[in-house]
Amino acid sequence: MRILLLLMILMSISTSYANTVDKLAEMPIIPKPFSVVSGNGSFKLSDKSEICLPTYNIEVSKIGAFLREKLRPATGFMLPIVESADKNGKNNIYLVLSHTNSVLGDEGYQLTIGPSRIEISANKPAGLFNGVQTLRQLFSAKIEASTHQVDSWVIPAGVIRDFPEYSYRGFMLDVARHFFSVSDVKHYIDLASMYKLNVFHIHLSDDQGWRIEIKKWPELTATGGKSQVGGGSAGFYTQEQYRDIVSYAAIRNITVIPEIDLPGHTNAMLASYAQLNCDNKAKKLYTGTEVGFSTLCTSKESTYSFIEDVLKEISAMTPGGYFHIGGDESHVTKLEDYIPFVNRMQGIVAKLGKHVIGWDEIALSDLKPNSFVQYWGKAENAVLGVQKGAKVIMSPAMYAYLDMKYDSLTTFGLNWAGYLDVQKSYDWIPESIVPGIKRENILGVEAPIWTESISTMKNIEYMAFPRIIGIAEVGWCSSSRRTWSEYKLRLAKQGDRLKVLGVNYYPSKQIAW
Ligand code: TNX
Repeated sequence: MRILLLLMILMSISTSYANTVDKLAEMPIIPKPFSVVSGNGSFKLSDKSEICLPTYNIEVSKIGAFLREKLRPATGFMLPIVESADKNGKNNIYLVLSHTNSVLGDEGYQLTIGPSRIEISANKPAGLFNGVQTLRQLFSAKIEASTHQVDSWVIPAGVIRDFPEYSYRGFMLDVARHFFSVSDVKHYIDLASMYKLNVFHIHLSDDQGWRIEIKKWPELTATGGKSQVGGGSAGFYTQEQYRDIVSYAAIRNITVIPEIDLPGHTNAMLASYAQLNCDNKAKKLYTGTEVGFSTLCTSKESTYSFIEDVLKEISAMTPGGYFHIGGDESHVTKLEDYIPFVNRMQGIVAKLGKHVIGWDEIALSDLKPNSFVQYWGKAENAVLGVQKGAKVIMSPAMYAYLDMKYDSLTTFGLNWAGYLDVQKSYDWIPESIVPGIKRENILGVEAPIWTESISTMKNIEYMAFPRIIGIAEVGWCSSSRRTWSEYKLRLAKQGDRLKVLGVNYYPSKQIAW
């Protein structure tokens, strides 16, 4: 009789647990993992849990520290990081480099959740990081709180195997039209990394402002750093701050790609140094929003050595393998000047040991092998790039530009590429939108946000979220495994998480938040 009673109590405890935790395969993870198999039981994080690094290396230890810091505020647990396999430990989280699973590639991971342990294994630290980001999404939304929360911190057992479709999953921030502080930039990087985006393209120069300290040419920031759209106090990053952003991103598996937009979009440079102008007269600083009116003087040899100095200093601070040279909307550069200019830029960047990325117009030049074309506006340029042997980064403005208004009621943003609602920004297939650009021609996807009309991080959040989450999934999950009707249910569940994080997301009516 007593045994029966005990059994009944035990059963009621276990079913109440089962009620509070979904099956692993039902968890609304974004981006959608490659495979999820539910197991039996659940894992409970406690103040006795440890983060164990049996295959210690410095990068793995940074990931362990990242995980600990993300779990700490809400749980109140200061999980010890143990640089070995703690065999006796229970309810520990193991981060294991294994180098044995070729399917997982450089960024994939296996996340195994059992009742008494969690193991994330991967070939590379990047995979462990991605596994950690998935793990965060398995806890209740409260895990993202910055203050202590009451919760059981239980997650369902099972196995997730996951790896990305595209190796390049980017997001771009225009810090030139409006300047954003280092802490704003870090905040945006941190949010984007939750959805496994892995490239941060930072648009550092434009007509309205120059944002990166160049030691050899200090007027670029002393003059060009002072303006932005609408006037007001602008700014720039010191080299130290830029390096800080690069390493902050690196811990989050994000490569920084700097862009210096050339030869157009250069008014801030032309205002800083008179010699960059063909008539040797410095331009006035510009605070409007027109595009396409400026050009460097391409016929002067000194222009090229100046640019080389600039690209050299930035490259030296940038460990990633790419340099973005812009190249868009150079409407006042004659084509016969534009083509040799872009050709020479490719030579300079190659000498600095980087690959060139440029907006789709650079396809008009003689593309070097390993130059990349970023499709934004003209499909025929992108196709030309492919014909010349380049791979393409897909940022079609009508699907991926986060500065496009959601609809006619959005109070900032632009609409030259049309309105971009949440469904439209998700429901496109990179490999089938441009005839002539196939899967094998595509390096990946990128979601840019231009800031002519956006001046605060809260408004960046409003435009980016939730669309950036969808584009992250477009890059991660092959098109055959995703549908809008299923995605929108998972996205609805991200709402609580975004709320807890304090993200000012757009509460689109297309989503049942
Ligand atoms: C086009 S996209 C531009 C930018 C603008 C943007 C606004 C591209 C390569 N050039 O200069 O900021 O549209 O949406």
